[in-house]
Formats: sequence, C-alpha cells, structure tokens
Amino acid sequence: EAAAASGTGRRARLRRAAAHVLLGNWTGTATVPSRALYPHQWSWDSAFVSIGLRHLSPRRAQRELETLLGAQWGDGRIPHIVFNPSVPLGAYFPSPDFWRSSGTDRDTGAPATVETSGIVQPPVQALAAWLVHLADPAESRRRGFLQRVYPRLAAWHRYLTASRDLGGGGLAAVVHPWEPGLDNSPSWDAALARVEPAPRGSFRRADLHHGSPADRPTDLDYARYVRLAATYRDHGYDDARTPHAFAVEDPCFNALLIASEHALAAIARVVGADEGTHRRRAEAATGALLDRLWDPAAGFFLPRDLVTDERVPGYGVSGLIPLIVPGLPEDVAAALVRTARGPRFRLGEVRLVPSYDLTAEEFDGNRYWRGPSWFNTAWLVHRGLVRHGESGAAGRLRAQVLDAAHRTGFAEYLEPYTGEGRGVRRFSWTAALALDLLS
Ligand code: 9YW
Repeated sequence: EAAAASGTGRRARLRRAAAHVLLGNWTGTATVPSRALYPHQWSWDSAFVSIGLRHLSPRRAQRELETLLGAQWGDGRIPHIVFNPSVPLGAYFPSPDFWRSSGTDRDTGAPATVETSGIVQPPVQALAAWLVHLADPAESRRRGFLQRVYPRLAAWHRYLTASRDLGGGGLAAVVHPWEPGLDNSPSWDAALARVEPAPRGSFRRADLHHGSPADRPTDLDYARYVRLAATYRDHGYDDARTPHAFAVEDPCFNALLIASEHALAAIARVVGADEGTHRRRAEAATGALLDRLWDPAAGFFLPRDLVTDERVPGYGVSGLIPLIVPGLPEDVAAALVRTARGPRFRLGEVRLVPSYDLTAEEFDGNRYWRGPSWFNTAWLVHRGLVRHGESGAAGRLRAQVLDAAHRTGFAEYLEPYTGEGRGVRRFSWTAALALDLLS
C-alpha cells in the first residue's frame, strides 16, 4: 500500500512538473518547443504538444492546433515553423528573412500576415486533432472545433498526396532532411552527400549557443540544409519546378500520414463529410507503403531515395513507426517487433528506443538523430506496441518514458545507454507525451 501510495505521489509530482513546463512554454496562442533553442511554433511539435495539453486544457489544445492551421498556405501546406514576430531575428536560424514566405508573389498562397518556413514536417496534425476532440467531445462540439479544422486538415493531406507524390507511387516525399523531423539521421547521409554545400560563412548558426556541438548536426550538414532550402525558396517553393537534389519517401512520415488519414475519416464522420474517401486513401497508401518501403529480407521499412529509386539500407527508428498503421499485416508487425527487441534497438533494455541501429558504424549516442533516444518516437512505438497487443513491451516502454522524463527534467533527447539527458531541458513534447502516458 505504501509503495502504491508513493507511486501515486510520484505520478502527481511528474504531472505537476510536466504541466509547469507546458505552461512556461505557452506564448498565449501556441507552445514553443523550447524557450532557448526553438522559440517559435513547430508543426509536429505542436501536434505532440496538443496531445498532452488536452489533459490539462482541451480548449488550449484546440487553440494550439488552430494557431498552426492559421498559418496554412493556400496550396494546403502546413509550414514546419510559424515565426513569432516578437522574437529577435538572431534567436533562430534560418529566420524569416531567409525563408521570405510572405514577401514574394507566388502561386503557393503563403499567408501575407504571418512569417513561416516553406518546408513541412510529418503529418501528425489530424491524429492530434482527433485525440484532442476525444478528450472533451462536448467542449469540442461547443466550439465547433472539428468543423473548423476539417477543411484545413483535408487540404493539407491533399497537398501531400498530390504535390508531394514525387515518385508517382502513392506516397508523400520529403524534400529536405528537416521535413521528416529526423534531421541528421544516417539514413539521409548518402542522399545528402550529393548536395553541394552552401559556402562557409554564408549563414550563421544560432543553435550552437544552446547546445554542445558534439550533440548537434555538423557545420557541413547545415551547409547542405541551407543549400536545399535556398534552392526550394528560389523556385518559389513550387514542388513541380524545383530540381530536387534530395527527395526521399520516409516510413515514419508516411505512416503518420496514413494514421492521420484514418483520423480524418473519423473526423469526417462527425462533421458529416465523406468518411469513405479518407478510408480508401489510407488503404491505398498502406498498400504503397508495403510495396515501396517494406524490405522483406531486412524485415524492416526502409526509406526510398527517389533520385536513385533505391531503398536506403540501414535501420533507423523511422522504420519502426509503421507499427501505428491500422491494418498492417500481422507478419510484418511481428517482424518489426522482433527487430525492435533485437540487438539493433534493444527495446526495453536500453533507455527508450534509440534513433538509430546500436550496432551500426554510424551510430553516435550523443549526436541528435544519429543514435540518441527521443520521446516522440518512443511514444509512437508505444502506440504501435499497444495496437499489436504487445502489452508487456508497451508497459515497459511507458515506464521508461516516465522515468527518463522525470530524471532528466524533460530533456530533448537521451544517450541511450546511460540515459543521460542531452540537448535542452524543459522540452515541450517530452513533457506533453509524458503527460499523455500518465493519463
Ligand atoms: C530545426 C523543434 C524541431 C523538431 C525536429 C528537430 C529539430 C531542427 O527541432 O529540428 O531547426 O527545425 O529535429 O524534429 O521538430 O523541436
């Protein structure tokens, strides 16, 4: 009884601490990922944040998503960053003067009154909107939440399935390593190596003021990120016109698109729109995911490089995320769970699930997406394990997330073997997703 009581006390303390982080990172209309490192609104961060925030204030969680959707472009894209005009330009690179979203005339319909980036991030938003609705359906109905967000979310998915199907095979491509949200993953090394770096000295990184260079992407990575973004910008962010030096179909990005398409079907049913269209799209994309990204010999989902039209070898955490896809064949799910438990990810043994194959030469337990454990991917893997009835493994992962969040003061990421926090602390999605798993 005493142990149970202290468990309850610990949970209450963790809940209070997580709420404190989210309240501290709230700007009045949205949540910043980190006051220090990322002082604007990020797209998939906001989606994850709203999933936690719904347990504190369903209304604020709705607001979070509405603010993001308010910056949507006319062509349907949801930008990866919505800039806060009161933050000095030098606080984050690349700043609005680099992206120039509002200033130029173009057909993409970038908003005139708010500055944004021109690239996107993984489509978690419809899934988040549905989960936010479920937290308090009465409040959601009262505010007409789903009614208002449905057309925007549907336009977002139309953009991804039409303008971003660069391979023509029914999946959405990412055109910059920032788009899958896994910036410097070894999975992008070969594709990125073909990109001519921007000249040294043509940009100034702001991220190094807040983190150790050993934990961050390198200068050479950044020089290539800058080149890709500038090329896209200089072609008016037009997907058909831009010569894409980097174009990849990523398993995590597409798994989230499918899960979100199912969520959109559920939303459509509530608002009286056509549910069937969304279900059919989700099923077609699931078929394409299996055809194009499943590698039976590897027992894993691999990204497809559209420049070479070949699958990218290697085991990144992105390849585990299709576990969240409804209707995934059971033998495929079983193979993924085996790989997660095996020496490459050591699920349940190391602290959270690492972002890259522990046995690979490229693995680096400190450097951002080249090995460290992240809370958003752990939350997604947890969701996938629950879906496939792996309740033991899911329970252990949940306990690890809560323990690590608490111990590190809501770190951005962890060294997978020691569990030491890396990057910034008081990171929003760490707090939000811990809160979700507590509830
Ligand atoms: C960047 C905000 C973002 C995350 C990404 C992460 C990093 C770098 O930070 O991106 O400058 O956008 O890789 O997943 O959304 O937390």
